[in-house]
Amino acid sequence: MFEHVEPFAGDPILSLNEDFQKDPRPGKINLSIGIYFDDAGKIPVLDSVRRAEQQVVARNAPKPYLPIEGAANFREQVQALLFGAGHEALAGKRVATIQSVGSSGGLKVGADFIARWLPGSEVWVSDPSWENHRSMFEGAGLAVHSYPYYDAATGALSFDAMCATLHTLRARSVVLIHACCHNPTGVDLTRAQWDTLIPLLAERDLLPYLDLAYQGFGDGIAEDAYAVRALAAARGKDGRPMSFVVANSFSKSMSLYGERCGALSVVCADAKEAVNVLGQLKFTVRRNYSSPPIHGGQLVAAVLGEPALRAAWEEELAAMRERIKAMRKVLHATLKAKMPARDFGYFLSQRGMFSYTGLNPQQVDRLREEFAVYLVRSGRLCIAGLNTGNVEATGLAMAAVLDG
Ligand code: KET
Repeated sequence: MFEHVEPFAGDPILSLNEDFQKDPRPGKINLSIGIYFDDAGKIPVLDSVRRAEQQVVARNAPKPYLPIEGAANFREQVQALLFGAGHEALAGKRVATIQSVGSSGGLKVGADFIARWLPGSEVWVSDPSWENHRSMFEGAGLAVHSYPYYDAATGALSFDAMCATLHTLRARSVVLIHACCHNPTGVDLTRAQWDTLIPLLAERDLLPYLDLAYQGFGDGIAEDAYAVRALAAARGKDGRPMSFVVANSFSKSMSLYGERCGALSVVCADAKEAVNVLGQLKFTVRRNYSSPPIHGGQLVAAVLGEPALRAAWEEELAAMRERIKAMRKVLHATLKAKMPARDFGYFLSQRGMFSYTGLNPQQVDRLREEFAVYLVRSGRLCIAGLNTGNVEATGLAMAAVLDG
């Protein structure tokens, strides 16, 4: 029956993380997976989340099936977090939001929805992008292409080339864009660039699909939602409110990776459309995993909804963001001291958890084999895995590899 089944080629990120766990070398450094580690090298349990969990556990509540679309209090809080409380799109009930199994689950439900209701639409992802984007949309039966994004020569955004390509796309193509903290490059659009891009998307009748996995890791919670709010305020080609999709995650911002907690929101032109879209998202979910799990969503709802927990969380998120920025500075200084002729300014200008180092796969392999420093083979380095105990060793190992 299964003789013909081929071996799994492995995942460029998760398989590497498994290899790291198996590596017996004591000084090993994990800069591969997109996880925030604290200065002691541990995945933090945020104090705000711990307090929320105590409340949730103390309720001793029964565990029914959640509705297909997830818990109402969670969905409401997510909408306010993304759009800002009282946003016209929310008041007008034109946003269909479901609680999803991580934002990965949301991205895939959205992909299935598009495959069913915009059949034949092509999906365009940035070059490069999170590797799983292509897999998920292709897995939904959609054709995936890439638009220019990162200019390796300058380390900056190829904004003109990006816009030029988007100009040529067929109407109703899906354009997947990282809302902030681009993975893997750390290179984001400026506000002015979003303000140029959005009318282009509208005029060409394209469907923006935002991935917001790192809200709060760039400049702040509201700041990192700029693209969401600007799109929600925009008008489409027909003069009606613009339609778009956004998947967001609490894996990183609340350090809730294994709780698999995210959401998918589809912003529609009016409330009637949103009712139908929500219904079809539910149909997709029901056929896949029926309904989401309870626990993580209730932690998120409590943290976002209770003012004291919310304030504590915002402080903890800011501290994570600032620690990453501090590590960027130390790594930059270490490398600059070793190789003064080389420009490492990208470590300072790139935002979020990742930096794109420009190391080639052979150099990444050397880092792993000789120095037990793990990066993704694309040259992506997770700054959030650096700490005061390993950042210097990382810089020295990188310098050795760059030296040939
Ligand atoms: N989008 C992006 C851009 C992203 O980097 C991740 C995870 C996700 C979505 C998925 O998040 P979640 O809500 O946990 O389903 N990225 C890291 C882990 C992974 O590959 O799964 C990473 O890039 O290392």
